[in-house]
Amino acid sequence: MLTLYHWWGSTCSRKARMTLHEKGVEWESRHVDLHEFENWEPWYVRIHPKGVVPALDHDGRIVIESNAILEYLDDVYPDPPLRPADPWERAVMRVWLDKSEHTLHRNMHLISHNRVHAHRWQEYAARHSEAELMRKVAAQPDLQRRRDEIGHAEHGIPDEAVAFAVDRIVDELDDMERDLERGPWLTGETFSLADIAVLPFVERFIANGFGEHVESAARPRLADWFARIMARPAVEKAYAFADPETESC
Ligand SMILES: N[C@@H](CCC(=O)N[C@@H](CS)C(=O)NCC(=O)O)C(=O)O
Repeated sequence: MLTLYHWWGSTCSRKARMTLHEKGVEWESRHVDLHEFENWEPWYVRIHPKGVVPALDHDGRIVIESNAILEYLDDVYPDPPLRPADPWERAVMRVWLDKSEHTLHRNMHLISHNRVHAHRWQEYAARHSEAELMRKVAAQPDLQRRRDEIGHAEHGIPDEAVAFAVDRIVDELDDMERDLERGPWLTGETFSLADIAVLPFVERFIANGFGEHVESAARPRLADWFARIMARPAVEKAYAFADPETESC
């Protein structure tokens, strides 16, 4: 039995959903409402000690960290394989998994904060109270995020930091354009976890108004990659998962 704890709009949850759909396995959805900070509730922190989504429950054993979930699913359900057989290509794939977490996710989070997260926090404060919001933020289990997010809530993110985060992502888009010289996918001929791991951040970058960097005039191979990957049935399905409350996605 597979249960995915996830949130409809989360980039890391999309990585896990895409992989599950590529594998064609049955899984149960447990939607965790990030807007209500359900991810910081004690019941969820018992599942994921850092209070973030996604988390995968496989027959009672929990796998956390989206990249670990992706590789775990490929180990348990090897067909179709989502890691290249060639060791060098597999190493390239792992570099992209690392960039997905440490460069793309990290910088996309900074870019989205003022535009998205700050608004959802304000909405929460309006529904409850500012004090209740800060009580929640101060009690979140991940020490690093707690420190960063208290700072973000108090001061926002300076424009220079956001501009640098944009530069860091654009720099990675250049690396994608370069790697796509070798073949249709990031590691070469094989569609892999590398493509799955970076897509949500490229898509989110476009959704935040930076689409010009992914247009064919700027990066033709990347533009073609983006159109092809978004048309994959598993990717369409992962993106079609709607907010159960509002039925929108
Ligand atoms: N390194 C973790 C990061 C997970 C993460 O940051 N998830 C975000 C959503 S993409 C989250 O749960 N945020 C909680 C929040 O915004 O309160 C992974 O890859 O699974």
